[in-house]
Amino acid sequence: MSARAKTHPKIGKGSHAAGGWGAARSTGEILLREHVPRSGPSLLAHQNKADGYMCVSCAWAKPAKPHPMEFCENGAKATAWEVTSRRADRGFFAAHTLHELEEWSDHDLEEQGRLTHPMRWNSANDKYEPVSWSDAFEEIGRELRALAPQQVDFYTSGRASLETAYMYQLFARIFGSNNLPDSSNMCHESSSVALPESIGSSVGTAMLSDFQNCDCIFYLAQNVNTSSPRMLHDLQDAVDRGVKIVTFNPLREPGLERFINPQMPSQMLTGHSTPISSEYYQVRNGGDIAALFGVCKALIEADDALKASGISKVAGSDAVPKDPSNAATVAFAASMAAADTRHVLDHDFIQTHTSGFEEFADAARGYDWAELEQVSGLSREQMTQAANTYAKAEAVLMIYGMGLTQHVMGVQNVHMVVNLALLRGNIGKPGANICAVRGHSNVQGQRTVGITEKPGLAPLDKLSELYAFEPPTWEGRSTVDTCKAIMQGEAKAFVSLGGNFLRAIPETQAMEEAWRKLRLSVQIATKLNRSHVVHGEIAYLLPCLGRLEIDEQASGPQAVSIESSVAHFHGSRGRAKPASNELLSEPAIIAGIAKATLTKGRVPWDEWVGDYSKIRDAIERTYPETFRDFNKRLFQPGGIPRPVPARQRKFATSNKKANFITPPRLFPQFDIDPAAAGDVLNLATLRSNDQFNTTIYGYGDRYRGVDGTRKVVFMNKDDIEQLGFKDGDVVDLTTAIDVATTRRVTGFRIARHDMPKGCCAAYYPEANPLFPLAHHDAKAKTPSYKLLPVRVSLSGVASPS
Ligand SMILES: Nc1nc2c(c(=O)[nH]1)N[C@H]1C(S)=C(S)[C@@H](COP(=O)(O)OP(=O)(O)OC[C@H]3O[C@@H](n4cnc5c(=O)[nH]c(N)nc54)[C@H](O)[C@@H]3O)O[C@H]1N2
Ligand SMILES: Nc1nc2c(c(=O)[nH]1)N[C@H]1C(S)=C(S)[C@@H](COP(=O)(O)OP(=O)(O)OC[C@H]3O[C@@H](n4cnc5c(=O)[nH]c(N)nc54)[C@H](O)[C@@H]3O)O[C@H]1N2
Ligand SMILES: [Mo]
Repeated sequence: MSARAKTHPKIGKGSHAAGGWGAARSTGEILLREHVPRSGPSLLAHQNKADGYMCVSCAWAKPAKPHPMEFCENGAKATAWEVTSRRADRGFFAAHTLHELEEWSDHDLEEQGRLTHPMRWNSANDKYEPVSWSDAFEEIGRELRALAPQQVDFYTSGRASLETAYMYQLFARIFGSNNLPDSSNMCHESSSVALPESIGSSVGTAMLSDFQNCDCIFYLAQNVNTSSPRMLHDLQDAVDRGVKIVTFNPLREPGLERFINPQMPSQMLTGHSTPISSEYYQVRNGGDIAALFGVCKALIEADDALKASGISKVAGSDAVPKDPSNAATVAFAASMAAADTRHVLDHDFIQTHTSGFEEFADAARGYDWAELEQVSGLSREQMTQAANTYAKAEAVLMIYGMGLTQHVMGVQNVHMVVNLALLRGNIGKPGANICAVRGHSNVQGQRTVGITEKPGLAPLDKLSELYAFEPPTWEGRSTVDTCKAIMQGEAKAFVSLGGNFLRAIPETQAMEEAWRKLRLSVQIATKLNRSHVVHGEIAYLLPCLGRLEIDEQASGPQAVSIESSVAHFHGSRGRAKPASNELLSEPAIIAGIAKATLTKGRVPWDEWVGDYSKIRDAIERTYPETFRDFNKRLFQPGGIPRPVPARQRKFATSNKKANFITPPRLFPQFDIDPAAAGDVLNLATLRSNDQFNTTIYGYGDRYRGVDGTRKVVFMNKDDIEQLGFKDGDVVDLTTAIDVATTRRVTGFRIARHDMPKGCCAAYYPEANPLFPLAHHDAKAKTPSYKLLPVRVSLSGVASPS
């Protein structure tokens, strides 16, 4: 696979299995390419171990009994990318103007290596030039003090530790601002809104042990082989125990089909793979509400039929309902009978623990199969088959990712997952839980320690009591609101704790223009990216230590902590030599800016920086139940479980029940001229196997057969033909909604792919200029990155509108 873009890229068949030699080779390649010091491989032996460091790639669970090598191909890439020998040092910045760097690709910018010196942009020569830390803090403080708190936004990407995130939100609040947008706003915010309404928990309820206790997994909208490959071990073990995995995904992702475990010599030598999904449903993107309604309808109507037949305890084949309404229901009820199932639904659970069932059941009964089929792209038989498998299982684990959350109806997608779980009490018992697979390695934890724009979710009274200040009570800005405020000129300063905001957000073009009007941009980062190159009037680039590096402070080397996808806290100790002597840790940088900015609040910033265990004590004082004995338990194998009441069927909703919440419709309504709707496809944006978000390791996607380019649009073969194209044609994509503004990306190559008709897919962030800012979930404001109506036209031949 290529680290560079090629003039003649190859697009062919992808792999049919995840893992295997492809993964092993790719790991070796990046270690070499990044000139990782010889200590690299031994460093990897400490990845995700109780005495080591927590991987900077995904947030997947860290088992109490890890594998000898508890890392995956992508975890190794993320490590190599951080401990690389390459440097974007003074010499590099002296040689390039920012105007010049604006022409560089995402890959080429980051590939320069680690940032080494604090830098300030010099308007006279358009270059970043070295500056002392004290001068940087002093000017940033002065500029921030000159602004009203409402004019400043403090962004967090999901990689910073719990300690850093806690300090950061405290700094923002003492400064007077709740403008704390974060990457989670673009990611699992739909879960953060939907799950509290449904089950009274802001996070998923699943634990690693659920993989050992379930007998079925519903796997929706997550690409395990790329986004959380270590989970494949858990899935493989589950399959070996006979667990059925039922997958809903428009694309046939190899990791959900077959897995060759690179850590099992028997599989590596023989090429023998474990099949993962027992049923694979290629739902249309945006079709999940319809698909899940279909599954629920099949269950509810079979239950109705059994009830109508007077059979309460089903046994034997005479359990076929007397007055069957149709053949499929009969077959289903008969199969329930054969399985000796008492009820299709768990009425005891529904009665005792839930609210809203009748309304939901009526809605499910009310939908026509034809409509559910048309919207989901699945047949009635497929939805009934999924229901059948579901109903035969005693404990079903629900796993989902971005394919559900990044939607105009993202919150309702998550509600539907919970609705299905509630029908058979599949929550809060061993093996039966909700697993929202998080993205960044500490994105969930940052929320736990106060990164939120919503004052109601932060412990304001406690912060006020501990640090003697009046926290602001106004609603702050989430990511989309921050973009709006920047475009309207209301936001004047942007402080970024990691991330690549400009490339991660929608509405790329207008945002880049607006971004240049910021008075101040401050970027705390490890590597150079476009959000640093496009910048404000006063611009700072402040390089920090990464999590893998030894963080030496007054009291000695420090540890930090993170929260995993399954809500366990883990300590992490860096082991690599810092990339440069000039680097400061994230806590030290935040303390430096805070001290130079704040004139109030009683916070022992220096003491905290000298000894991070004191920050953890402060976190424990702020959240005594969640972080009980935090320092003492920091390196506990398997992590510190965070209390999640829904795990014990205690639902902290307003009515103390788990709620069935009925989505108002199956699919969003888009404003598209019906006469011109025929050539519209629904675009989903995807990650390749060679990127971490906007960090582009290379130009390949082994699993989807792409080599040498990222400008690809995956399409169904009938769509390619009907729209008059050929596989390999070079095309432009144009947004088909909100057409008053033309949003277009050019020069994408058509790649025929096994996916439903009416859908297409392209990579993130290359396709981000297509997304209108207002195209998001109404409540969560999560951009609808998995569903956007677009038109395709031959490159240079403009599409109709
Ligand atoms: N190597 C690597 N690991 C990562 C990341 C990375 O970029 N690279 N990013 C991290 C982050 S921040 C996150 S949030 C996660 C993201 O991890 P995922 O949740 O896996 O996100 P995506 O890769 O964007 O796409 C998810 C899947 O959704 C499917 N899909 C798209 N639309 C729909 C739909 O409407 N319905 C259904 N059922 N499926 C759909 C796609 O085909 C794809 O398989 O991964 C994290 N881990
Ligand atoms: N179209 C489309 N857009 C999307 C998505 C999508 O699926 N489709 N996904 C969305 C999602 S789920 C997410 S989470 C966002 C991600 O958005 P962000 O979190 O903003 O972006 P990243 O690409 O993860 O940020 C990469 C940068 O982080 C910096 N960095 C890396 N490590 C560290 C560190 O240890 N400390 C500091 N301070 N900086 C560090 C480096 O400078 C690197 O260039 O993008 C969103 N945007
Ligand atoms: Mo994410």
